[in-house]
Amino acid sequence: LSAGIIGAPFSKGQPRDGVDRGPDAIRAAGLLLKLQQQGCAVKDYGNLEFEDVFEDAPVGRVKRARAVGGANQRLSEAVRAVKRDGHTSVMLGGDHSLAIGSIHGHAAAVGELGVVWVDAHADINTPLTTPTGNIHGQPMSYLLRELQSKIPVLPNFSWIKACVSAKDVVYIGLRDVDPEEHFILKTLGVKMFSMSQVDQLGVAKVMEETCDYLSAKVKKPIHLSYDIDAIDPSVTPATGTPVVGGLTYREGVYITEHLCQTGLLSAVDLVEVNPLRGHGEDGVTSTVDTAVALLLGCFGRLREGNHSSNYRLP
Ligand code: DIR
Ligand code: MN
Ligand code: MN
Ligand code: MN
Repeated sequence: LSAGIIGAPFSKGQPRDGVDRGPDAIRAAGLLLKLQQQGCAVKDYGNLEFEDVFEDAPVGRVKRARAVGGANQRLSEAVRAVKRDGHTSVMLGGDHSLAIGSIHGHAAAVGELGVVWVDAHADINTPLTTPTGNIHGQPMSYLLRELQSKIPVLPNFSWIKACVSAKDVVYIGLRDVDPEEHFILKTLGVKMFSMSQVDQLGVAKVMEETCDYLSAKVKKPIHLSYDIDAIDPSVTPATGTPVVGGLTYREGVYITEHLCQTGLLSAVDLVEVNPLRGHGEDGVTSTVDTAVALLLGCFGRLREGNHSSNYRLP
């Protein structure tokens, strides 16, 4: 198991300052050392640098399309390079618009993917349905083949190739879905486990069904796109759009443990950690530490404990 880490300090898919500080906050909490201590080889690709865009007027409802398109093109190339080097890609966001480049680059490197989208939100608004204009609420719409006839031309978006099929996506943790998004999810028949289904089935059954669903025909590499706001804001308040009634810490970690054990996890996004939100130091620490725990779970950390295969009792 080896992790290739890309920092993506980018915030222009949404309006709040601070989410661009996510990658450094997660690194400062010791992610790399902790991964190494649990036996995972780590290569840090550093933080991406994004070009400033001076003229970025709204296009229809969509805000800052040029900046978001350009940043994601760079990210796509970076993820492709990490996959070419043979690592599991870890993209530290940054806001969730970055899933466009991360998933695009992952698919360009390995082909068809299964996508597990863990989030309070569906992030599937199109440029025409978006109530806010924020692209972090839209990334799925650019990636799904089935929606491309509904996507107008946007500046710096022409490089994007829709690369995911609706049948290869599973949502977990939904509890704040716009009516237009709900229509899209139902019309395309996208598999989803809202918080209601997590309550009804329990997280273990949700994960069993998620993996059975994604691997029913062929076992495809899995892309996990984890929005920290999927977790309850009592645990992870330092995020831009907190929604009450989320996953517990334990449910959140279980998702990563289960996906790791499939052996199919090929890329992970950890996004929307905003160290400038969260009502003070404790809220930020709790949020960042949870993000680290989720990533450690993705790379084999078990709550029962771990030991290396060559360990001998002294
Ligand atoms: C809303 C909020 N559905 C939108 N989305 C958020 O802006 O499209 N996504 N907060 O993370
Ligand atoms: Mn999101
Ligand atoms: Mn969200
Ligand atoms: Mn499974």
